[in-house]
Amino acid sequence: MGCGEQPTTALIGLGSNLGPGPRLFERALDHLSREPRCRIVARSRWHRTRPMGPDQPPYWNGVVRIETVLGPEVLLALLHAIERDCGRVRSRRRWEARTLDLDLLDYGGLTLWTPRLRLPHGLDRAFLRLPLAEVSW
Ligand code: A4P
Ligand code: MG
Repeated sequence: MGCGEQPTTALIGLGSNLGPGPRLFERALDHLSREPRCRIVARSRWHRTRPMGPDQPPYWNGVVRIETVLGPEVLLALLHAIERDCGRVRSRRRWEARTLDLDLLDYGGLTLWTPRLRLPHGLDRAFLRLPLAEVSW
């Protein structure tokens, strides 16, 4: 990873219920692994999950654990860029069907509440319980 900085452990949640979820997840991981300031340390299996919220197709979900020297805001910007590359178009509607949702679930245990970034985020979601357990060793 370089730079001599102490890396932080972060958890990234992946979600998709539009398009080829697992293929998009692999593409997202390709992007992440090409970023020299991030290292993927663990990845869950990709799970088929029941949608939380009304009128939505089933989801694919997964979690990856990384070590990174990027700060949380820069990491979130990277996740948004990867979402865009994987075809995500954001509307103003919350919880709409999406090709790829990348959430920063945890960043070194940091608690943060700004308009752009809230941490931790969604760690209590039922659909993340199993993938979180798979990366928690
Ligand atoms: N934002 C703030 N903090 C964060 C963070 N820690 N990580 C801001 C990522 N983004 C963060 O995001 C809206 C804004 O939140 C962004 O501009 C970002 O700056 P979004 O991804 O468009 O919103 P969202 O995904 O619709 O909402 P949210 O609160 O992330 O909800 P979830 O938890 O993603 O829920 N059912 C199943 N089975 N599986 C799912 O993955 N996902 C949802 C959406 C609903 N039901 C689901 C699933
Ligand atoms: Mg989200």
